[in-house]
Amino acid sequence: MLELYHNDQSSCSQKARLVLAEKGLDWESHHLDLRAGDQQTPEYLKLNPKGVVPTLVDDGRAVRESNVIIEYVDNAYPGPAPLKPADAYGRAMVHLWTKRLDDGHHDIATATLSMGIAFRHQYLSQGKEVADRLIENIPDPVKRERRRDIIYNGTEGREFRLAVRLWEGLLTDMEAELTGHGGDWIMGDDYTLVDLAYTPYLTRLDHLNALGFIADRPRLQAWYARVRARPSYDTAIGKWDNADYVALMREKGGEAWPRVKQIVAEL
Ligand SMILES: N[C@@H](CCC(=O)N[C@@H](CS)C(=O)NCC(=O)O)C(=O)O
Repeated sequence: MLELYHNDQSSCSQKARLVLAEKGLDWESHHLDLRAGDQQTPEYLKLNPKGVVPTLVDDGRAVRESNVIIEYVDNAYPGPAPLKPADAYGRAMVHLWTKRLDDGHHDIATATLSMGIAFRHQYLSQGKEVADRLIENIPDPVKRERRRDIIYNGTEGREFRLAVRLWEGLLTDMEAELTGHGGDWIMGDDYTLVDLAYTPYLTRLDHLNALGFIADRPRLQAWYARVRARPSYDTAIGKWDNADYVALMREKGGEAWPRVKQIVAEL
């Protein structure tokens, strides 16, 4: 039996749900409220010592890290279609793309943009004592200090400009890749784990009212329309959207866009 510990609006959880949807697998849901600290309980930390979602449990064995999870599911459940190229070079390229998310795009670019613009308000509205407790309970000290800074300083936070720079660099590279080979998907003609892994990140820009980032990137716009048109998108993302989170992201994202645009112009 497959069980997924996840959160409705978390991008890494969206990624895990996408692979399960693409493979047509049934799974049992364990939904964690990240603003209530469900990910920081001693019980969950045994499954995932970093105190993050998602965690997949397959017949009692836990698999952590969203990029590991999508690869695991693709290897363990090959039907209806493989989500990796058959050749070694193609597989290495899949790794390079997903590695980029782990090398900073998730923790710095995405978390900083989302937290600095929108999610910080969910912490602050609970009062300083609760916000500080959620911060202090983050197991990774680097992540903890990053979170403290962005919650209290928002778009003026230490890494906010860096986050915008990383987004710009990534989107430039994605547009160049799609333009270079002319295929519909990031790896060329086939939908792969790379498209799947990057879908939640474009969705996050969308929710944050920040699709202005791709206004001059037509290939990326078309790619984003294609991934949204797949049935897996609604099953794994749309159906799980948390209306309160999405409303907050849209509102605060709209307010922050002029500042983001200004940073892009200054890069
Ligand atoms: N590298 C991890 C990152 C997971 C991660 O950062 N998850 C976020 C949600 S997208 C989380 O659980 N955050 C917990 C918190 O904010 O305390 C992965 O890819 O699974």
